[in-house]
Amino acid sequence: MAKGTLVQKIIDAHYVSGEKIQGKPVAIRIDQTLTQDATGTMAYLELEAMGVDQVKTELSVSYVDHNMMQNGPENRNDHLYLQTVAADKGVIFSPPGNGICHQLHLERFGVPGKTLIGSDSHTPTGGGIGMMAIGAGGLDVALAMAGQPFRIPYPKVVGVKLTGKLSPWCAAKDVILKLLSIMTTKGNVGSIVEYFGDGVKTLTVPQRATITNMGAELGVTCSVFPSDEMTEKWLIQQNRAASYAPFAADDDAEYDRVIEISLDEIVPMAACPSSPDNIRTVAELRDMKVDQVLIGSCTNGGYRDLAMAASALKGRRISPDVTLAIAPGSRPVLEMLCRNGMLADLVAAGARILEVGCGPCIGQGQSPANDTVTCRTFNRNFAGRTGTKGDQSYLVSPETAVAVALTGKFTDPRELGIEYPDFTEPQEFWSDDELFQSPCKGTEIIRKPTIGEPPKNAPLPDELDGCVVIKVGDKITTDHIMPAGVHLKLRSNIPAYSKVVFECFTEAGKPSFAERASAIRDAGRHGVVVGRDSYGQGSSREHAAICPMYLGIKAVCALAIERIHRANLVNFGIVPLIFADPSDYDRISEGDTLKISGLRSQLAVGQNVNAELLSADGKSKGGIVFSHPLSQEDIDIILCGGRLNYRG
Ligand code: MIC
Ligand code: SF4
Repeated sequence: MAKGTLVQKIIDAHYVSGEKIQGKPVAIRIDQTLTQDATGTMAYLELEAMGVDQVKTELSVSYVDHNMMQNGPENRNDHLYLQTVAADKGVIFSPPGNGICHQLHLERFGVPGKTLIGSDSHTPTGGGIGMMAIGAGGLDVALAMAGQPFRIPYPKVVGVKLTGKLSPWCAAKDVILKLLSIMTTKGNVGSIVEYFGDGVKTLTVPQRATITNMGAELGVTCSVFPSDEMTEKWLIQQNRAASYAPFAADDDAEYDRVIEISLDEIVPMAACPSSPDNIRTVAELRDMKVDQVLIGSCTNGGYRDLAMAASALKGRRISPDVTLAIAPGSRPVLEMLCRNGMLADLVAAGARILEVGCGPCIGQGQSPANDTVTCRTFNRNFAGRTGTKGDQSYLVSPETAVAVALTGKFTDPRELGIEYPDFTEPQEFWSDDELFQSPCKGTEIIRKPTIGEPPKNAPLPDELDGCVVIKVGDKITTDHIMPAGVHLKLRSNIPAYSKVVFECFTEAGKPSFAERASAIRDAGRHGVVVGRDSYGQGSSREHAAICPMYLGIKAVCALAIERIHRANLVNFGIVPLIFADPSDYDRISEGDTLKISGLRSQLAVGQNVNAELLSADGKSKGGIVFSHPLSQEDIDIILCGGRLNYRG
């Protein structure tokens, strides 16, 4: 087991209960929380449903950054609810236009050595300043705001040893893409990545934050850098020197696995369609025509990245064959670019300037044309996430994005023939904290008609009469289960949002998943979803559990289920079941029935659940044994139909 690691030190300092044995749940105290609007409305509705009067954390911040289009009243209704509920409950409110939660939290609130959970899977960005920052479902964040500890599997610590120094035009993004090529997006549940080695000190906090941000794509619990002189420099730039404290692993720290990456050998990389671990070098993609370039997001929307792009594009024009759009990560970043003239350089080069926020990263605008290539500095390229079916989305560094914007095709930025921009980072960043709104107890909470109630589940039935509503394959992401994009505005309205569950699998002229599942539910039966490996990757959106629950789904059977999604299933009373024999996956077909007698008692007494499989015409197809990854508390929660019914 890992000893003397930074991870172990932060866990020890926040330890509440549990066995410190790899894979066993340990409860840790949470110092800070963050929410964003797309997951936040449910989180605060849940907080209200729990009867919490004031949040109990050291700091909780509610950001509005995802749903900014305001096509129809829903988004603004959400914002008003979030603003007023935050004021009443003791939460700082960051209004729309202020910035993407992760970027802004790193700039204004993150503190080395503290714990943070956020209702967004890229919360681990905070690991860039030495925080243990973890993504979670909204209900878990609401529980943390209520003062409850948060449970993580006691981790396996993967030490990533960085040596050397990045060469010009090679970026932090290329480092995490390299790591994704090694660790992939599968099989890392329960691990935490800790960076160490001489190379660490060559990376600035924004570079480290790019790496910890996209660590989410590895499927690990979080990623952590030590807190050192670079961290201090960042906090001084942010005028927050008092928040600095050094944190590092012991010199003789032992890791469960060590991966070495030489920064000297890093070259420009790209994640190819449609998975962040489908990695090739940019040189291998040379000359492939590109139609669209987008720079921004919580991965690469900071000052350094945009200033680098502005400096490289200054006095040049983008290729007439591409469009280039820039979405700054925070208002301070945008304001600095405005004040120092760099925004003018970007505009003069031909860039389109988008609103500060998530924007196209979550399919809010800028969908690519059919059969064209889009090149983005973002962190996810799951199929269809851009809003275009059959999209070809490549993830690259801002350096590569600039090269592609100038040439209109995949170009290794080192071959541009331009000197790497040599800009000095400002001594102090521009910031105006007055735009954050402080809490004010007694504020009247504004609840417009599009703000629904979080639906509750019934206790788990003892006899499961489960119809397999859908059978899907490997690496099903929560974007597949619960699409965002144009549907994002339905996040506060579960009956409406439920209509698009698994929409990407609906065949023309055939009933949708929602229609099939609700027909089964209305006939008094139960619904079952069958997935394969790494089910529930990606976003933390608990809607990927709430909406299936609303449609009557009682169990999800898979070879492996990702951490946040599994926790969300438990929170909403859906049983996660793991095939004891992976080959049983092949025996199940859509329309089959999975009968489980005495499900409640089977869960309560053992690690295995025995089921009988029947074909659609009622013929027995034999037995299937499932295991389950549940703690006693998880079981108790599921038995009573989810967290909102649980009084543990
Ligand atoms: C994402 O990047 O997928 C999101 C949108 O930020 C999600 C949160 C959501 O679905 O609202 C995430 O990463 O958790
Ligand atoms: Fe927003 Fe994209 Fe970051 Fe998610 S990954 S928080 S949608 S910028």
